[in-house]
Amino acid sequence: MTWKILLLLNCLTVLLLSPASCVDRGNFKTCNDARFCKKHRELKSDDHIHELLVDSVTASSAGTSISGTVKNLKTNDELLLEVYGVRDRTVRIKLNELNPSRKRYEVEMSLDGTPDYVPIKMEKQHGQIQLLLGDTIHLTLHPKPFRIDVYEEGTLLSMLNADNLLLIEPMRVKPGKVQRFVSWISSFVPEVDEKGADHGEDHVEEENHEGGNEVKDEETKQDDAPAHEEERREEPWEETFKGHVDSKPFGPNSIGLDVSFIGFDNLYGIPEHADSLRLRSTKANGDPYRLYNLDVFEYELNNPMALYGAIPFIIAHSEKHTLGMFWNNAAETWIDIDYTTTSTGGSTMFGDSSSQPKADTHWISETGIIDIFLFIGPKPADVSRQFTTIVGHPYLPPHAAIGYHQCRWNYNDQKDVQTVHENFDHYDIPMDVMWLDIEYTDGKRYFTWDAPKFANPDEMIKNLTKFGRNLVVISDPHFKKDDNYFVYKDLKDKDFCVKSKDGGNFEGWCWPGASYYPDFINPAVRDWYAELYSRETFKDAWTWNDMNEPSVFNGPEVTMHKDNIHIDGLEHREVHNIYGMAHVMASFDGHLKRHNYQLRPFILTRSFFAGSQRHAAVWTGDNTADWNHLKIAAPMLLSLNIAGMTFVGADIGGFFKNPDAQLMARWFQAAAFVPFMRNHAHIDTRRREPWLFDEQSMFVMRDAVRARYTFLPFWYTLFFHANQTGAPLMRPLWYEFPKDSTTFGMDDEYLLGNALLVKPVTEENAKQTEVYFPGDSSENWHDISSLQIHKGGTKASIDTPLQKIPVFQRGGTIIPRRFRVRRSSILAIEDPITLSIALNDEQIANGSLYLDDGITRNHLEGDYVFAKLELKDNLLKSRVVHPSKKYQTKVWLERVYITGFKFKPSGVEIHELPAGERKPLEFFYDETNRVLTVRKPGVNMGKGWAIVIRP
Ligand code: NBV
Repeated sequence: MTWKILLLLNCLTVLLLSPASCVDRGNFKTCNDARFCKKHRELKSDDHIHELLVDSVTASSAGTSISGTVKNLKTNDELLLEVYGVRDRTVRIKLNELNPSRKRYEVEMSLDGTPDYVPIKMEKQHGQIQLLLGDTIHLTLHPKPFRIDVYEEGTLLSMLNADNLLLIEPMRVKPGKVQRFVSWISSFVPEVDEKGADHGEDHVEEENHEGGNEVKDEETKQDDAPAHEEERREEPWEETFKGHVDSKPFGPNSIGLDVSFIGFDNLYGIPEHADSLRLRSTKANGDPYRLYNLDVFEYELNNPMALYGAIPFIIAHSEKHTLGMFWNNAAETWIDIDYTTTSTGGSTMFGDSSSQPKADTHWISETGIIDIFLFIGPKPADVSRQFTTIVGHPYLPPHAAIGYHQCRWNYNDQKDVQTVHENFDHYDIPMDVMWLDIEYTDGKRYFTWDAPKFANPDEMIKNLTKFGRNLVVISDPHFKKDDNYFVYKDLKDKDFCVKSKDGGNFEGWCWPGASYYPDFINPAVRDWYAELYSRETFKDAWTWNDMNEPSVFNGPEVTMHKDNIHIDGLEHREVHNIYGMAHVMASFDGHLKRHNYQLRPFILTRSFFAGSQRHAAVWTGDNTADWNHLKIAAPMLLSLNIAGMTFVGADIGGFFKNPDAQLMARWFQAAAFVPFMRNHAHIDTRRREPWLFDEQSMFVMRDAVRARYTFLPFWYTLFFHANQTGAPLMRPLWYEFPKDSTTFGMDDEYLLGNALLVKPVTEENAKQTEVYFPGDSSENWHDISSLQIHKGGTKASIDTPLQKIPVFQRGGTIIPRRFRVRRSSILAIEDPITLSIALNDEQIANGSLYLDDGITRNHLEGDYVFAKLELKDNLLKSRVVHPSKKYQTKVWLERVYITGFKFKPSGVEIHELPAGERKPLEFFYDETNRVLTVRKPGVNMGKGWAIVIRP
């Protein structure tokens, strides 16, 4: 079948399946289809007992790690164990083959530099090894069966290999293959491996898709091999799925380990799945959660199937403690979850007979090494900080990127873009960014323009930028095979393509037809690709990297063959989950370079891995115009947020199908309160700009966008916090109320920072929605529209007419806002601020404000203002804890609005700090609602000041 036919079929599927279609599950593997997953899942506890050879354990000369040998008593395979102390209550544990016949891939791209190792003390006692990290954390290494217990202040928190599911299948080298690849992978294939996979001259064999010949070759050499060897040799090297043969030239070399979290009965994380935030037990029925970046057409909800991105990071949470674990592996990974108790099986390993909850996880990856980071917490915010110290903090986006984005597949031509942009002004709806999908290109050749339709891209971009707006254009990682296309030619001439297993350039089918894919894992390819962004007519556009799982229409599971080859002979299977991240790193770099490292880039990516937050925003891909998809957005975005990927959103309206006005309006409202707000739709859907709906719905959509813009100073401050500490922008309720167990299973409402509680309306025709107000009775939740106050620990039915967005400000917080309506956010960046203050029972509130120019990278040189705000004892103070170096802010304080204020003041005065002249201020007290409004303090927000409220 030619690529054209395939492409046509794909398009037909897109067109025809629409009305009631769903994912074609048969296109994607189940655990049973992935031989390594099935094998690990079927392991029994006594199949592979390992022993740590205590005498082999030594400390490194720097004292920051220990290493030793772990032996599989069934197979005699030897593993290298390494344990490292890492600053800030973090432990790194690695298990690798001691003498691999081929170097196993270790992922570094996910890490934000080398971790900061700290001393870890070792004591050998009673045949066990104790490791001490700081004063409170200790690890016990039990030699036989090998197990690692992790304690904090004497409390057992986690056990590794308690179920003896540890297994690392040794890498082997397929004799026939080596001859073919020797020029490629010479650096990776040592002489002769000890396990008998002799790849010397004598054993050159023909490639055999049935598998077996090469294995026989091993058999002849090991007639009296033990049973496990027999098993190993009997397992075919190759694997076939839907006609695609995976040659597996290095044999099955999967890894697996069980990790239990003791005292925990809630697990979260491991995005991306279209599922509830709290991970469900996968043991009893169904598949484990799968992490394998895939382009899933019309994905289904509430299941553990893989989606576009993968972050192998899990959080265990209980009322007492929060713990995190990062499984740093970029291969296909499956995670089984089970909630049990410590009493099961009458085990004595817990020291006492009392039963406590236990969350068991079983991690299974197709290749690579076991590289675990354990983050000891103890609170959710500690875990976020500890994890993002290792994988990097989210970058600070340009201010415009946090405004409203208008996208569709496609805006047809330059005039279309201009008309849409003008209509936003006509209907008075703020908008920051217009987007162009694949049709803007000359025949899906990225970095070119369809000249007749986009005759003057520079002019088009200028027409936007002069109104403070921006343009994003899509750029996918498949390059059309066409010798007249300069990118393709260069890619080929420079030999920068991903290779297929036979060493030729890998050719896959995607939008442009037959295409080549750059090997982004190669740093030189990233440098080359980065340069493309400096092309004259692309210089001022931001970027959308789509299809970078990578999507390959004619590949297994719509992606690349696992035995494709990257730099240094790496197999695609080893790097699959970081391909998209590497693509984005190159784009980010390209954006930095083209503006001399002066401007902040904006990139949206569909595929991602742990660490992608350093460079890009993510959206949840091709959702559908249906209420259930609106509902799943919150759990999906929360899961990403707690896994460090904070700048996220879901397509407003749903990508496939046509939303009606009500769904569209509710989607706008929900999206106004998530980090990334973009309206986007499939090419075959009806146009859905707000003014194309009835007037009432249009007003609701407009109000939602305007509401978002009033909160942009708060959002921007949250983005700054995330950038400094890794704290999520969107937080599950338990993140701020770790002891409130009612919240542990909730994901239909959430917090923004610590201050706003949001309950999106996701039911059709909902007249009311039930809201739970977290915390104890000392908490007050102020309804931002009705001003009604709700106590923590209660539930209420909130009326939800179409205009209503249920949002509540937490008593005790101060939120900076802006109320002037402008066409784009950057035009408002110097507009004055209103402080919305919601008081708690003690009449106290705290908050902060971050300000900078919104565009440049000067903030990295300290050019920003950061002020801490506090209201206490009737004194509202702003302390500039970070005064700007060069950036002079013009932002001033326009209004202070205090809800829950208990008395009518006799006077209000302002003065600059430390001891400026006091000036009286106008104020108004609304006794019924207990709201105090102070008018025009007028003070510059770059300076410290105080407002005195007199009783
Ligand atoms: O580039 C076209 C689309 C894009 O609009 C969408 O947002 C991506 O998720 N793209 C996928 C490719 C085709 C989807 C059927």
